[in-house]
Amino acid sequence: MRILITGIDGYSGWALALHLLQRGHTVSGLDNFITRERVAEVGSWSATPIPTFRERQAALKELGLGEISFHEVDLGDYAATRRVLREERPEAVVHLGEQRSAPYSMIDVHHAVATQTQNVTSTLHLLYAMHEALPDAHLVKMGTMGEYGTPNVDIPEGFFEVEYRGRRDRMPFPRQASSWYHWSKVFDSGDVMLANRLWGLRATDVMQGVIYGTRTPEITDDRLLTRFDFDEVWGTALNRFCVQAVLGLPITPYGKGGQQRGFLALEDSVQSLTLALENPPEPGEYRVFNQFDEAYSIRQLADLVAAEASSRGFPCHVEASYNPRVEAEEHYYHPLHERLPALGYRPLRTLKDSLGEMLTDLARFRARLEAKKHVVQPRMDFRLSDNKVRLLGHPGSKETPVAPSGPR
Ligand code: USQ
Repeated sequence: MRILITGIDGYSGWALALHLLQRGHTVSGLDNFITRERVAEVGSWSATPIPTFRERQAALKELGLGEISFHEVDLGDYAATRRVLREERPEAVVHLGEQRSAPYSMIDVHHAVATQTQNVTSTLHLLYAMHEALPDAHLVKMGTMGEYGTPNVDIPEGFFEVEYRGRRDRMPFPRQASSWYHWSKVFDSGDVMLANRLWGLRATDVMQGVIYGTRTPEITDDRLLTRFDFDEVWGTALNRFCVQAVLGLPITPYGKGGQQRGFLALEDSVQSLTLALENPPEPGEYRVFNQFDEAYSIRQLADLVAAEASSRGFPCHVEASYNPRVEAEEHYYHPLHERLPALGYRPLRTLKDSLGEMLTDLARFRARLEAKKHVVQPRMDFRLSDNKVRLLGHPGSKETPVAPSGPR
Protein backbone atom coordinates (compact mmCIF):
# COMPACT_ATOMS: atom_id res chain seq x y z
CA MET A 1 0.00 0.00 0.00
CA ARG A 2 1.19 3.58 -0.62
CA ILE A 3 1.15 5.37 2.74
CA LEU A 4 2.04 8.98 3.49
CA ILE A 5 2.95 9.99 7.05
CA THR A 6 2.70 13.61 8.14
CA GLY A 7 5.15 14.29 10.98
CA ILE A 8 7.40 11.46 9.77
CA ASP A 9 10.42 12.93 11.58
CA GLY A 10 8.77 12.56 15.03
CA TYR A 11 8.85 9.98 17.82
CA SER A 12 5.99 7.86 16.46
CA GLY A 13 6.26 8.90 12.81
CA TRP A 14 9.79 7.61 12.30
CA ALA A 15 9.15 4.33 14.15
CA LEU A 16 5.98 3.79 12.10
CA ALA A 17 7.82 4.52 8.83
CA LEU A 18 10.46 1.87 9.63
CA HIS A 19 7.81 -0.71 10.46
CA LEU A 20 5.72 -0.01 7.34
CA LEU A 21 8.81 -0.25 5.13
CA GLN A 22 9.67 -3.57 6.70
CA ARG A 23 6.13 -4.81 5.92
CA GLY A 24 6.63 -3.97 2.25
CA HIS A 25 4.58 -0.78 2.04
CA THR A 26 5.64 2.20 -0.05
CA VAL A 27 6.26 5.00 2.43
CA SER A 28 6.43 8.73 1.86
CA GLY A 29 6.35 11.51 4.38
CA LEU A 30 6.38 15.19 5.13
CA ASP A 31 7.60 17.23 8.06
CA ASN A 32 8.66 20.82 8.79
CA PHE A 33 11.07 19.81 11.62
CA ILE A 34 9.30 22.10 14.06
CA THR A 35 9.49 19.61 16.96
CA ARG A 36 13.29 19.71 16.74
CA GLU A 37 13.12 23.53 16.95
CA ARG A 38 10.56 23.61 19.74
CA VAL A 39 12.43 21.18 21.94
CA ALA A 40 15.47 23.47 21.50
CA GLU A 41 13.22 26.42 22.38
CA VAL A 42 12.75 25.00 25.90
CA GLY A 43 16.49 24.32 26.19
CA SER A 44 16.34 20.56 25.64
CA TRP A 45 17.13 17.87 23.08
CA SER A 46 16.35 14.26 22.32
CA ALA A 47 18.04 11.78 24.69
CA THR A 48 18.85 9.69 21.63
CA PRO A 49 21.16 11.43 19.15
CA ILE A 50 18.95 11.57 16.08
CA PRO A 51 20.41 12.16 12.63
CA THR A 52 19.02 14.66 10.15
CA PHE A 53 16.29 13.33 7.87
CA ARG A 54 18.72 13.24 4.95
CA GLU A 55 21.06 11.08 7.05
CA ARG A 56 18.15 8.84 7.97
CA GLN A 57 17.36 8.34 4.29
CA ALA A 58 21.02 7.56 3.55
CA ALA A 59 21.15 5.05 6.43
CA LEU A 60 18.06 3.24 5.12
CA LYS A 61 19.73 2.93 1.73
CA GLU A 62 23.05 1.76 3.14
CA LEU A 63 21.35 -0.83 5.34
CA GLY A 64 19.29 -2.07 2.39
CA LEU A 65 16.00 -1.25 4.11
CA GLY A 66 14.39 0.70 1.29
CA GLU A 67 13.61 4.29 0.46
CA ILE A 68 11.31 6.97 1.78
CA SER A 69 10.23 9.82 -0.43
CA PHE A 70 10.40 12.93 1.78
CA HIS A 71 9.00 16.47 1.45
CA GLU A 72 10.02 19.31 3.76
CA VAL A 73 6.58 20.87 3.86
CA ASP A 74 4.58 22.77 6.46
CA LEU A 75 0.94 21.65 6.64
CA GLY A 76 0.13 25.35 7.12
CA ASP A 77 0.87 25.71 3.38
CA TYR A 78 -2.24 24.39 1.66
CA ALA A 79 -0.92 24.43 -1.91
CA ALA A 80 2.23 22.53 -0.90
CA THR A 81 0.20 19.98 1.08
CA ARG A 82 -2.08 19.31 -1.88
CA ARG A 83 0.92 19.12 -4.23
CA VAL A 84 2.53 16.39 -2.08
CA LEU A 85 -0.69 14.36 -2.07
CA ARG A 86 -0.97 14.70 -5.86
CA GLU A 87 2.64 13.63 -6.35
CA GLU A 88 2.63 10.69 -3.94
CA ARG A 89 -0.96 9.52 -4.49
CA PRO A 90 -1.09 7.60 -1.18
CA GLU A 91 -3.93 5.17 -0.53
CA ALA A 92 -3.72 6.10 3.16
CA VAL A 93 -2.48 9.15 5.08
CA VAL A 94 -1.40 8.92 8.72
CA HIS A 95 -1.69 12.36 10.30
CA LEU A 96 0.86 12.79 13.09
CA GLY A 97 2.07 16.26 12.08
CA GLU A 98 0.83 18.29 15.04
CA GLN A 99 2.08 20.06 18.16
CA ARG A 100 1.76 17.17 20.63
CA SER A 101 2.68 18.62 24.03
CA ALA A 102 0.09 19.69 26.59
CA PRO A 103 2.65 21.60 28.72
CA TYR A 104 3.93 23.49 25.65
CA SER A 105 0.41 24.68 24.91
CA MET A 106 0.08 25.95 28.50
CA ILE A 107 3.21 28.16 28.58
CA ASP A 108 1.33 31.37 27.78
CA VAL A 109 -1.26 32.83 25.43
CA HIS A 110 1.10 32.71 22.43
CA HIS A 111 1.83 29.01 22.86
CA ALA A 112 -1.87 28.25 23.39
CA VAL A 113 -2.81 30.13 20.22
CA ALA A 114 0.04 28.63 18.18
CA THR A 115 -0.98 25.12 19.26
CA GLN A 116 -4.65 25.51 18.46
CA THR A 117 -4.31 27.48 15.22
CA GLN A 118 -1.55 25.26 13.83
CA ASN A 119 -3.16 21.96 14.80
CA VAL A 120 -6.61 22.88 13.56
CA THR A 121 -5.28 24.53 10.38
CA SER A 122 -3.06 21.58 9.50
CA THR A 123 -5.91 19.12 9.91
CA LEU A 124 -8.31 21.26 7.87
CA HIS A 125 -5.71 21.66 5.12
CA LEU A 126 -5.18 17.92 5.04
CA LEU A 127 -8.92 17.22 4.95
CA TYR A 128 -9.49 19.60 2.04
CA ALA A 129 -6.37 18.42 0.20
CA MET A 130 -7.50 14.81 0.54
CA HIS A 131 -10.99 15.72 -0.63
CA GLU A 132 -9.56 17.46 -3.72
CA ALA A 133 -6.70 15.13 -4.56
CA LEU A 134 -7.52 11.72 -3.03
CA PRO A 135 -11.22 11.43 -2.23
CA ASP A 136 -11.03 7.64 -1.80
CA ALA A 137 -7.97 7.52 0.46
CA HIS A 138 -8.13 6.52 4.14
CA LEU A 139 -7.15 9.06 6.80
CA VAL A 140 -5.72 7.69 10.06
CA LYS A 141 -5.73 10.68 12.38
CA MET A 142 -3.89 10.65 15.70
CA GLY A 143 -6.25 11.79 18.42
CA THR A 144 -5.77 11.33 22.15
CA MET A 145 -7.46 9.60 25.07
CA GLY A 146 -7.13 12.97 26.79
CA GLU A 147 -10.00 14.28 24.66
CA TYR A 148 -12.41 12.38 26.91
CA GLY A 149 -10.94 13.58 30.21
CA THR A 150 -11.67 11.42 33.24
CA PRO A 151 -15.48 11.07 33.53
CA ASN A 152 -17.03 9.02 36.33
CA VAL A 153 -18.43 6.49 33.85
CA ASP A 154 -16.91 4.03 31.35
CA ILE A 155 -15.45 5.65 28.20
CA PRO A 156 -16.69 4.08 24.95
CA GLU A 157 -14.85 4.15 21.64
CA GLY A 158 -16.01 7.50 20.33
CA PHE A 159 -19.79 7.04 20.39
CA PHE A 160 -22.42 5.88 22.87
CA GLU A 161 -26.17 5.33 23.10
CA VAL A 162 -28.00 8.03 25.04
CA GLU A 163 -31.53 8.08 26.36
CA TYR A 164 -32.76 11.57 27.24
CA ARG A 165 -36.34 12.58 28.04
CA GLY A 166 -37.68 9.39 26.57
CA ARG A 167 -35.77 9.48 23.26
CA ARG A 168 -32.66 7.57 22.23
CA ASP A 169 -29.75 8.40 19.93
CA ARG A 170 -26.16 7.37 19.18
CA MET A 171 -23.96 10.37 19.90
CA PRO A 172 -20.29 11.31 20.21
CA PHE A 173 -19.16 10.72 23.79
CA PRO A 174 -18.63 14.07 25.57
CA ARG A 175 -15.14 15.57 25.48
CA GLN A 176 -13.64 17.20 28.58
CA ALA A 177 -10.03 17.93 27.70
CA SER A 178 -7.77 19.61 30.25
CA SER A 179 -5.17 21.49 28.20
CA TRP A 180 -5.28 23.80 25.18
CA TYR A 181 -3.42 21.06 23.31
CA HIS A 182 -5.96 18.38 24.18
CA TRP A 183 -8.79 20.72 23.11
CA SER A 184 -7.08 21.24 19.74
CA LYS A 185 -7.42 17.48 19.26
CA VAL A 186 -11.11 17.65 20.17
CA PHE A 187 -11.60 20.29 17.45
CA ASP A 188 -9.71 18.06 15.00
CA SER A 189 -11.96 15.10 15.78
CA GLY A 190 -15.03 17.24 15.13
CA ASP A 191 -13.55 18.39 11.82
CA VAL A 192 -12.76 14.85 10.68
CA MET A 193 -16.30 13.78 11.62
CA LEU A 194 -17.72 16.66 9.58
CA ALA A 195 -15.50 15.87 6.56
CA ASN A 196 -16.85 12.34 6.76
CA ARG A 197 -20.45 13.61 6.80
CA LEU A 198 -19.86 16.17 4.04
CA TRP A 199 -17.74 14.20 1.62
CA GLY A 200 -17.82 10.60 2.85
CA LEU A 201 -14.13 10.81 3.82
CA ARG A 202 -13.04 7.40 5.06
CA ALA A 203 -11.36 7.92 8.42
CA THR A 204 -10.05 6.25 11.56
CA ASP A 205 -9.68 8.53 14.57
CA VAL A 206 -7.21 6.97 16.97
CA MET A 207 -7.62 8.00 20.62
CA GLN A 208 -4.17 7.13 21.81
CA GLY A 209 -2.92 6.86 25.38
CA VAL A 210 0.55 7.86 26.57
CA ILE A 211 3.32 6.11 24.59
CA TYR A 212 6.62 5.02 26.11
CA GLY A 213 9.79 3.31 24.99
CA THR A 214 13.14 3.93 23.38
CA ARG A 215 12.93 1.49 20.51
CA THR A 216 11.02 -0.84 18.24
CA PRO A 217 12.36 -4.07 16.65
CA GLU A 218 13.13 -2.21 13.41
CA ILE A 219 15.62 0.09 15.21
CA THR A 220 18.59 -2.18 14.64
CA ASP A 221 21.25 0.49 14.21
CA ASP A 222 21.92 3.77 16.03
CA ARG A 223 21.37 5.66 12.78
CA LEU A 224 17.75 4.45 12.92
CA LEU A 225 17.03 5.69 16.46
CA THR A 226 13.84 7.64 16.95
CA ARG A 227 13.76 10.76 19.12
CA PHE A 228 13.11 10.47 22.86
CA ASP A 229 12.09 13.54 24.85
CA PHE A 230 12.51 13.82 28.59
CA ASP A 231 12.28 17.47 29.56
CA GLU A 232 9.36 18.83 31.56
CA VAL A 233 7.60 20.18 28.48
CA TRP A 234 8.11 17.49 25.80
CA GLY A 235 8.72 14.32 27.80
CA THR A 236 5.80 12.11 28.86
CA ALA A 237 5.40 10.56 32.30
CA LEU A 238 7.03 7.14 32.02
CA ASN A 239 9.83 8.29 29.70
CA ARG A 240 10.62 11.12 32.11
CA PHE A 241 10.55 8.81 35.13
CA CYS A 242 13.14 6.51 33.51
CA VAL A 243 15.42 9.48 32.78
CA GLN A 244 15.01 10.75 36.35
CA ALA A 245 16.02 7.29 37.60
CA VAL A 246 19.12 7.16 35.39
CA LEU A 247 20.16 10.65 36.52
CA GLY A 248 19.52 9.88 40.20
CA LEU A 249 16.91 12.65 40.35
CA PRO A 250 13.71 12.19 42.37
CA ILE A 251 10.92 10.60 40.29
CA THR A 252 8.06 13.10 40.24
CA PRO A 253 4.46 11.91 40.23
CA TYR A 254 2.38 15.09 40.30
CA GLY A 255 0.11 15.69 43.29
CA LYS A 256 -1.52 12.62 44.84
CA GLY A 257 -0.46 10.50 41.84
CA GLY A 258 -3.87 8.83 41.57
CA GLN A 259 -4.26 10.17 38.00
CA GLN A 260 -4.84 7.16 35.77
CA ARG A 261 -3.98 6.98 32.10
CA GLY A 262 -3.84 4.32 29.42
CA PHE A 263 -0.26 3.50 28.38
CA LEU A 264 1.23 1.61 25.48
CA ALA A 265 4.67 0.79 24.17
CA LEU A 266 5.89 2.54 21.03
CA GLU A 267 6.06 -0.88 19.37
CA ASP A 268 2.38 -1.50 20.17
CA SER A 269 1.40 1.96 18.99
CA VAL A 270 3.06 1.18 15.67
CA GLN A 271 1.32 -2.22 15.60
CA SER A 272 -2.09 -0.58 16.21
CA LEU A 273 -1.63 2.05 13.51
CA THR A 274 -0.55 -0.67 11.08
CA LEU A 275 -3.66 -2.71 11.87
CA ALA A 276 -5.83 0.34 11.24
CA LEU A 277 -4.07 0.90 7.89
CA GLU A 278 -4.19 -2.70 6.74
CA ASN A 279 -7.87 -3.07 7.77
CA PRO A 280 -9.35 0.17 6.43
CA PRO A 281 -12.90 1.30 7.10
CA GLU A 282 -15.55 0.89 4.44
CA PRO A 283 -15.89 3.74 1.94
CA GLY A 284 -17.75 6.53 3.73
CA GLU A 285 -17.12 5.10 7.21
CA TYR A 286 -15.81 7.08 10.21
CA ARG A 287 -14.61 4.95 13.12
CA VAL A 288 -12.95 5.64 16.45
CA PHE A 289 -10.44 3.37 18.21
CA ASN A 290 -9.29 3.75 21.80
CA GLN A 291 -5.65 2.80 21.55
CA PHE A 292 -3.88 1.88 24.77
CA ASP A 293 -2.81 -1.27 26.46
CA GLU A 294 -2.57 -1.03 30.25
CA ALA A 295 -4.06 1.57 32.60
CA TYR A 296 -1.89 2.63 35.54
CA SER A 297 -1.96 5.39 38.08
CA ILE A 298 0.97 7.79 37.95
CA ARG A 299 2.03 6.74 41.44
CA GLN A 300 2.07 3.05 40.38
CA LEU A 301 4.22 3.96 37.39
CA ALA A 302 6.66 5.89 39.53
CA ASP A 303 6.96 2.96 41.98
CA LEU A 304 7.46 0.46 39.15
CA VAL A 305 10.26 2.54 37.64
CA ALA A 306 11.92 3.09 41.02
CA ALA A 307 11.87 -0.65 41.83
CA GLU A 308 13.21 -1.71 38.42
CA ALA A 309 15.86 1.03 38.37
CA SER A 310 17.07 0.28 41.91
CA SER A 311 17.38 -3.42 41.06
CA ARG A 312 19.55 -2.49 38.08
CA GLY A 313 21.96 -0.30 39.97
CA PHE A 314 20.29 3.09 39.53
CA PRO A 315 19.47 4.10 43.10
CA CYS A 316 16.51 6.47 43.06
CA HIS A 317 13.43 7.44 45.01
CA VAL A 318 9.92 8.73 44.37
CA GLU A 319 9.14 12.26 45.57
CA ALA A 320 5.65 13.61 44.91
CA SER A 321 5.86 17.02 43.25
CA TYR A 322 3.32 19.87 43.35
CA ASN A 323 0.88 19.31 40.49
CA PRO A 324 1.39 21.93 37.78
CA ARG A 325 -1.79 20.79 36.02
CA VAL A 326 -5.48 21.19 36.68
CA GLU A 327 -6.64 17.57 36.67
CA ALA A 328 -8.40 15.06 38.93
CA GLU A 329 -5.79 13.35 41.11
CA GLU A 330 -8.10 10.50 42.13
CA HIS A 331 -10.83 9.30 39.82
CA TYR A 332 -12.65 6.42 38.18
CA TYR A 333 -11.06 5.33 34.88
CA HIS A 334 -12.41 2.62 32.66
CA PRO A 335 -12.06 3.23 28.93
CA LEU A 336 -13.13 0.45 26.59
CA HIS A 337 -10.76 -0.85 23.95
CA GLU A 338 -12.35 -3.61 21.94
CA ARG A 339 -12.08 -2.55 18.33
CA LEU A 340 -8.34 -3.06 17.86
CA PRO A 341 -8.34 -6.49 19.57
CA ALA A 342 -11.20 -7.40 17.21
CA LEU A 343 -8.80 -6.67 14.32
CA GLY A 344 -6.15 -8.92 15.84
CA TYR A 345 -4.29 -6.54 18.16
CA ARG A 346 -2.37 -8.43 20.87
CA PRO A 347 0.11 -6.44 22.95
CA LEU A 348 3.69 -7.31 22.03
CA ARG A 349 5.21 -5.66 25.10
CA THR A 350 4.15 -5.06 28.65
CA LEU A 351 5.34 -2.07 30.55
CA LYS A 352 7.40 -4.26 32.86
CA ASP A 353 9.19 -5.84 29.84
CA SER A 354 10.13 -2.43 28.51
CA LEU A 355 11.53 -0.79 31.62
CA GLY A 356 14.85 -2.67 31.64
CA GLU A 357 15.45 -1.97 27.97
CA MET A 358 14.65 1.73 28.42
CA LEU A 359 16.97 2.12 31.40
CA THR A 360 19.81 0.36 29.58
CA ASP A 361 19.32 2.44 26.44
CA LEU A 362 19.14 5.68 28.40
CA ALA A 363 22.26 4.85 30.41
CA ARG A 364 24.17 4.70 27.11
CA PHE A 365 23.17 8.30 26.47
CA ARG A 366 23.79 9.50 30.01
CA ALA A 367 26.11 12.33 28.84
CA ARG A 368 23.27 13.83 26.76
CA LEU A 369 20.91 13.55 29.73
CA GLU A 370 23.44 15.09 32.15
CA ALA A 371 23.92 18.04 29.80
CA LYS A 372 20.20 18.87 30.06
CA LYS A 373 19.62 17.85 33.67
CA HIS A 374 18.28 21.32 34.51
CA VAL A 375 15.21 20.96 32.25
CA VAL A 376 13.98 17.66 33.68
CA GLN A 377 12.37 18.51 37.03
CA PRO A 378 9.01 20.38 37.08
CA ARG A 379 9.17 24.18 37.04
CA MET A 380 6.01 25.14 35.17
CA ASP A 381 2.57 25.74 36.58
CA PHE A 382 -0.41 25.27 34.25
CA ARG A 383 -2.56 27.38 36.52
CA LEU A 384 -0.61 30.52 35.62
CA SER A 385 -1.39 32.39 32.44
CA ASP A 386 2.29 33.10 31.79
CA ASN A 387 4.88 30.57 32.92
CA LYS A 388 7.74 32.89 32.09
CA VAL A 389 6.94 34.81 35.27
CA ARG A 390 7.34 31.73 37.41
CA LEU A 391 10.47 30.52 35.69
CA LEU A 392 12.29 33.82 35.81
CA GLY A 393 11.36 34.14 39.46
CA HIS A 394 12.26 30.55 40.31
CA PRO A 395 14.55 30.66 43.36
CA GLY A 396 18.17 30.34 42.33
CA SER A 397 17.26 29.91 38.68
CA LYS A 398 19.82 31.16 36.20
CA GLU A 399 18.23 29.09 33.49
CA THR A 400 16.74 30.31 30.32
CA PRO A 401 13.01 30.85 30.68
CA VAL A 402 10.89 28.17 29.06
CA ALA A 403 10.07 30.22 26.02
CA PRO A 404 12.56 33.02 25.49
CA SER A 405 11.53 33.70 21.92
CA GLY A 406 7.92 32.51 21.68
CA PRO A 407 6.59 29.93 19.29
CA ARG A 408 7.21 29.96 15.56
N1 USQ B 1 2.84 13.46 35.11
C1 USQ B 1 3.43 13.33 36.35
N2 USQ B 1 4.75 13.62 36.46
C2 USQ B 1 5.52 14.01 35.39
C3 USQ B 1 4.89 14.12 34.12
C4 USQ B 1 3.55 13.85 34.03
O1 USQ B 1 2.78 12.97 37.34
O2 USQ B 1 6.72 14.27 35.57
C5 USQ B 1 1.39 13.15 34.99
C6 USQ B 1 0.52 14.28 34.48
O3 USQ B 1 0.11 15.13 35.51
C7 USQ B 1 -0.64 13.52 33.85
C8 USQ B 1 0.00 12.23 33.38
O4 USQ B 1 1.26 12.13 34.03
O5 USQ B 1 -1.58 13.20 34.81
C9 USQ B 1 0.23 12.16 31.88
O6 USQ B 1 1.05 13.27 31.51
P1 USQ B 1 2.07 13.15 30.29
O7 USQ B 1 2.90 14.38 30.28
O8 USQ B 1 2.76 11.85 30.31
O9 USQ B 1 1.08 13.06 29.05
P2 USQ B 1 0.02 14.08 28.48
O10 USQ B 1 0.30 15.49 28.82
O11 USQ B 1 -1.33 13.58 28.84
O12 USQ B 1 0.24 13.96 26.91
C10 USQ B 1 0.85 12.80 26.30
C11 USQ B 1 1.36 13.20 24.93
C12 USQ B 1 0.19 13.62 24.05
C13 USQ B 1 -0.85 12.52 24.01
C14 USQ B 1 -1.28 12.13 25.41
C15 USQ B 1 -2.18 10.92 25.47
O13 USQ B 1 2.30 14.26 25.05
O14 USQ B 1 0.67 13.91 22.74
O15 USQ B 1 -1.96 12.98 23.30
O16 USQ B 1 -0.10 11.76 26.18
S1 USQ B 1 -3.28 10.99 26.84
O17 USQ B 1 -2.55 11.30 28.06
O18 USQ B 1 -3.95 9.72 26.94
O19 USQ B 1 -4.21 12.08 26.55
